[in-house]
Amino acid sequence: MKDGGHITLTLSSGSASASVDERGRKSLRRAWNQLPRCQRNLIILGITAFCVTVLLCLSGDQLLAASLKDVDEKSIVAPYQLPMPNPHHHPGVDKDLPEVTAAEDKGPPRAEALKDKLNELIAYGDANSAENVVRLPETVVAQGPLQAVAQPPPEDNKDQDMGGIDILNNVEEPIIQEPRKPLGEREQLDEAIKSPLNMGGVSFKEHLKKIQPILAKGQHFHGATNERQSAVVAAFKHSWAGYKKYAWGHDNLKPISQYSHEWFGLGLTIVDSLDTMYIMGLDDEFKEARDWVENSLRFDTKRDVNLFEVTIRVLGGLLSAYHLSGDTMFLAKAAELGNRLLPAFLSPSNIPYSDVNLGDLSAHSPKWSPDSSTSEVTTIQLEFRDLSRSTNVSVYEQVAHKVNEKVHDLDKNHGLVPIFINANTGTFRNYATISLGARGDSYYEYLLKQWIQTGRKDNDNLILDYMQAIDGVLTQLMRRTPREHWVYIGELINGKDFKPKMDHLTCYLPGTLILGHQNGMPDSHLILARDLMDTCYQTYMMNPTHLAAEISYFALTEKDDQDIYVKPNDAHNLLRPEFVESLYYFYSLTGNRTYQDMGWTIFQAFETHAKVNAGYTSMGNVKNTQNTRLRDLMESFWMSETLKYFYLLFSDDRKEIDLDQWVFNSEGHPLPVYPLKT
Ligand code: DMJ
Repeated sequence: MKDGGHITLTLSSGSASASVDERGRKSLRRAWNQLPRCQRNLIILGITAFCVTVLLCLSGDQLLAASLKDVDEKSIVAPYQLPMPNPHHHPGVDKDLPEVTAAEDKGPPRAEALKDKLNELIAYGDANSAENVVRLPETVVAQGPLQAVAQPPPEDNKDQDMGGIDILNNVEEPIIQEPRKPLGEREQLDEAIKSPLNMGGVSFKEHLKKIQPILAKGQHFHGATNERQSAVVAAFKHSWAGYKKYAWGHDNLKPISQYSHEWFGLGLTIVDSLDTMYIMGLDDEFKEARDWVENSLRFDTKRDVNLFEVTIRVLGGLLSAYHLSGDTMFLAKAAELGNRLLPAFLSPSNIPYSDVNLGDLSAHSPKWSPDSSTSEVTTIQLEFRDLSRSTNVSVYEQVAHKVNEKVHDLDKNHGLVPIFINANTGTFRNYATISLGARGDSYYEYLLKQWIQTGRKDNDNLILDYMQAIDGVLTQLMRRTPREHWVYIGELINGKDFKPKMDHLTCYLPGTLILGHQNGMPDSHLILARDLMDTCYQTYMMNPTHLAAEISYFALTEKDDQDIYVKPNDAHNLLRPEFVESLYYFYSLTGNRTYQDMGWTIFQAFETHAKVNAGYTSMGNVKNTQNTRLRDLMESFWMSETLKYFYLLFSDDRKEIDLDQWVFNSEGHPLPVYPLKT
């Protein structure tokens, strides 16, 4: 009810006391009005002075606390939008503006945002405020500035035990780190080997807190968008179901006998498949694989493993899963594995031993030879460098780069390398074969890819060695068949005698060559790439199964019956990826859909001849559709490489993975390209 501009509340109970208050207020007002005006002014002045004094006595912190409390309690509706991690952001393009997804668009409530902002300032360091910097140990700081802009980790990763980082805890309990004396390279190596569960002298968990600003943000993939991609996803699911049912936790599936196959005891198929599942958008499968890695993948078993295989499949698989998902559990696992692989580098020559015992942390040459394979010791650098850049601990990159330097200094045959190298003497084996197939292949691949990974430095030894090597390929190893002029890459037996034999493994080369051409290599590389693509495709199409044999031979003269032929013992197919990989590079870099059609023909051939009830299998004979002699093994690279490259080849978006921003390791695991270090 309105009364002379005032609102009077009438309460049913307690109305008597309300009228007493009313009377008191009226007499107070009357007394105030009877005072002379100057007296009233003096009283007002006195009250104002008292209030100002009280306010000045309160500390800044109390005021801030009061204002935050105020914000909390009033629960302000309008959100304060902070920059959020961009799921589409590709590494190396830090100037990208963040995109905001529908989920992120809601934004945190303002109070949360203010707290986050404060935490961000404190945790990530304000350049002008010494108190606000979370200090890195000197060994870490010495390696150079942190490379990425600080971003909170993805929401669902925050609570993970190994890597979940609670920014609030970070603020409330700052780590007071005694400044450490910078360790020398050898000391870092010894320390990592002595304490494989530590990093830079502290637990992974502590270390992850320190490298918060450079942690991966994670990427978003939308899943299959057309029938061909869906068919590949179905093939993946079929393979996964068989593996899960008959070989879960073991290295490989034997899909005919429906049993498991053990090699290193590291669940190879699971780790190798992680990033493929992530890219395909198979969230449930990715989650079960992720949980297995967290809870069951152990590296402390006393068992010899091959440094190269474990590096490209397991270390590469974990690192790629980390970069794509942003889940730091994978990085912590990768770091432990990296530490346990380090004993391989304790050789007199800096060329690593081929075998490492992850449990007792020892290393040695293979049992059958004093030598390591050249491709093996030169195909670990992408992964070890990425581990260093991801953890901000330099030792991994250092030991792996020393191999580059050592091999660079060795004499070569027109840039071509023998396929064996001795870890004790650091020299190539005299008169060893030169080949771009088994034991030689990825030496050439990693020269180019490392150069791309490190920001394409002018006149870098990696790219100079690569260019010299491809010149050597063109002048020493490349030939044409006499009638149909198929281009192929032969081998030099004893380092000198030409043999017209080409492994299917060599069919990775067209993809690498076109990638190099895209990055400034001469047109001669592109022409070789195109011609070799035709030949590799022919090694599939010439067989009635439309699948390629492991090894093909080529006619030297017109006396040979066929231009391309396969010997009975070489007619097997192990579900290898190399040609599909090259098709993918050609499609991704040119946009020409012909390569998709070629790939589709091959995919259908795998469907027809390699698919069995429990998965897909290798076979002994691609030359007879009625007698393929199924072999009973599904290698992990079927799911890490062959199916991944098929899937990306059939993508409507040829840059679903942008080759300017990502570099695939030799097992098909994408790793980020880093900016050039200045
Ligand atoms: C894979 O493990 C890798 O691609 C390696 O570089 C060569 N061999 C297989 C696939 O054929």
